[in-house]
Amino acid sequence: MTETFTDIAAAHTRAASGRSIAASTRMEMWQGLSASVVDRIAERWQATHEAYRAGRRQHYFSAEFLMGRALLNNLLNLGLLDDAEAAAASFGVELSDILEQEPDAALGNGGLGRLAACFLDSCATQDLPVVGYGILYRYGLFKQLFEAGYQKEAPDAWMEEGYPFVIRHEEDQRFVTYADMTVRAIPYDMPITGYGTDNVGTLRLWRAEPMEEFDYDAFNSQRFTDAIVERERTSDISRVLYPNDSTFEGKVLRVRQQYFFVSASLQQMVDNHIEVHGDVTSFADYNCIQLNDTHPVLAIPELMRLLMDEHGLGWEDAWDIVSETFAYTNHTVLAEALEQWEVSIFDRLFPRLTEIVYEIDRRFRQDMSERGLDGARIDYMAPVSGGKVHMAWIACYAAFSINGVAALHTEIIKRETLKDWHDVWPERFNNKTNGVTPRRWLNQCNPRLARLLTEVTGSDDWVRDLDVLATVADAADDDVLAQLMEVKHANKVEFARWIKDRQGITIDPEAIFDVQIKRLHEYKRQLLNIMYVLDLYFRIKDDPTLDVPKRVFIFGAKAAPGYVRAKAIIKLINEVARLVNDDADVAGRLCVVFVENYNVSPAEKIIPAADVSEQISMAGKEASGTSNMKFMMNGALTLGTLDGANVEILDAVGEDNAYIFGATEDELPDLRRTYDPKQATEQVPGLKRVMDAFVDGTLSDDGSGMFHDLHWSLLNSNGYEPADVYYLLGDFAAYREARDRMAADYADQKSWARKCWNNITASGRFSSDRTIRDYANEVWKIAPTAI
Ligand code: GFP
Repeated sequence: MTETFTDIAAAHTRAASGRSIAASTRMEMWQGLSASVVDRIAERWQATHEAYRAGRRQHYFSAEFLMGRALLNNLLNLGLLDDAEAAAASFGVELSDILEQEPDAALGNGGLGRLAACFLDSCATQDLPVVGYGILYRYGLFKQLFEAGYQKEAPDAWMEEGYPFVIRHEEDQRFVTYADMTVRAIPYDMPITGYGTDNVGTLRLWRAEPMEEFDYDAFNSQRFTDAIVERERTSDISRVLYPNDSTFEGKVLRVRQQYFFVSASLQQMVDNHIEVHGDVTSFADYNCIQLNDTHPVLAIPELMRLLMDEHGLGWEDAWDIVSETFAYTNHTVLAEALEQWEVSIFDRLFPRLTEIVYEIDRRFRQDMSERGLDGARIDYMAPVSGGKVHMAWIACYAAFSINGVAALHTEIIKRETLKDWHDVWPERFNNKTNGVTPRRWLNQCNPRLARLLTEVTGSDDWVRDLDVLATVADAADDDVLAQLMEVKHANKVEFARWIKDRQGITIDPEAIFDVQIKRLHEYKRQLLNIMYVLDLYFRIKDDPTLDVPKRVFIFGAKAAPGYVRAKAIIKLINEVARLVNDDADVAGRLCVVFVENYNVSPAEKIIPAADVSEQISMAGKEASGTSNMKFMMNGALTLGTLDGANVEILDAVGEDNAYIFGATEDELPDLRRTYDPKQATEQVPGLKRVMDAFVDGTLSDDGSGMFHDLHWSLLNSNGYEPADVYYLLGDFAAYREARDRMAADYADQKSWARKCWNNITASGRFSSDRTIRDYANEVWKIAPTAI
């Protein structure tokens, strides 16, 4: 008799709880179901490893993988949803209750980490031989709490209760050696299932462990703390994502982390290669490494070291391999992403790598001077200058491919950020506009819309090929549009229930749900958004008869723990929420919701319910953006600037189906020359009153002065930066006009529905399947390999 999924799930649940099913907790049931999924795919996973072993492979190196929850995603990919529902029913619980137990694997910060996760999904779905490599952080991105409107951070112990989706492979451990210590790197593999394929991809996450559990002698002589010092020092390496690097010690830890995972991954790759192909000389024929931003750039000198010191190659041969192996993705034009580390950190951690980096530097300088570059320019571009190692410059020098993540962003890096490299090697530069996986971001998070799309297109082919939706762009009759609005409404009702349960806020599903969810950063301009809300609030207070549609303004954002001004903006949004939500005069008309502890799984609830997608960064600053794509796929209309991928979204949907406002990237330099924020404050309707509210006691920062600082920074230069660096006051009037117009347009539900449909059906090019195909064909040169 063959065992059913329910039998297997019951067995795993009992194994997890050590009790009967009736006495098992829902968390244990989640463990049981998850283990059953792994059980189901084990054979195929191994078959996939074997199928990929001998051919050309791609390796994706990233400090972040923002995976979110795994169980539902896997159930849908594997066609096991009905089985899981049956299993849950036999346990006497709802599957949804079990699914809600799962912690988010938040091993990332924002767009960059989520992109990596979408990419793995697309690689698996398209049978591409790609492995992701990163760190198994014990604590993911911090848990955000609001206390009196302030962000507080708490550790996110996401796998403390056990996590069946990572499998420890002790047998595949490597040693990573620093000048002051050697540690064990233990790989934990996460299966990456695809939709409609048997292939199972892999994300390999390394965890740092001590060579010895603890110092037995020290413990025996009652020096208990001494006994575990080494152990804790080792555990620090994979303890948290982005440890605070405001001190030297913090920087050392970051660099240690970076070296840790690239060294372990490279050792394993080189060993595998030799095992299959005999020696290292053909390494670059079979291996390509994509560096996701500068965090893994140490892989370049480390591969040099391995090839020379461990495998006997000379510099030239090693460099030939290295320069055919690496490709580099730049994700931002902000200086903060171009990592530089003091040479002294390298000296302290790995003197041999310092030597190699200096030799790379020497050869680079020579090469450039032979090409006729002047001294100042060479010095600027050099891998080592001013006592610092410039990670991005090493990447640009060694990589055969350098790409930006949206058309506009790639143009900007060619023209400005990486101009000098583009002058020397224009052929290395290419664009790969980001994408998002339609499995998680449509099929999984929005089952109602998924059903409608399957019905209208006649099959679920769109889940694997989102371009299929374009074939029904004109097929929406009144009936389909009515169904679309019903879907949206049902999603809004569901979100309203969710937020009520979670944060006790009551919102009206009849209102326009207007959403901005992303990392908190000044350039993303959450502050501009809340300033509009304040302005609208004052307008209604002035004239209660004002005819404005009901609105719910939804925010979700974490601020980096050390980013003081971002935290002030969070406090400000929470204070505006209090002001607006507590005021009977606007009750039922305006509401502000700040979703606490925003993460992947809240996004899955918010996006399907959104009507408006706020993409309002100052033009030229958002490299791409990816939430804009998720919203579009789910039938929300973009209210945005001509920035990042918004430009391409506009191109895909046309002007009638998006609301674009504000200064463009090429207009800004001229505008700035004459820009006077003080004058804007006086002249732009509504602005003065909003600005005053920061400082006149309307909003309280509890005497901390943080709102004064925000106010001050909008009006005054600090000597380094101009006043209002991100041009909020400059764009305010245009934003207000576009947002008002959009809200007014909402009243015509039929025409609104058509715009939503046009967005959904035009979203094909924003599937990460398209992005990954482009990388695979143009950069990685790998082919699908089905098992
Ligand atoms: C960064 C950039 C975004 C871009 C992603 C992925 O994300 O514009 O879409 O990387 O390339 F800023 P965040 O860290 O800002 O979320």
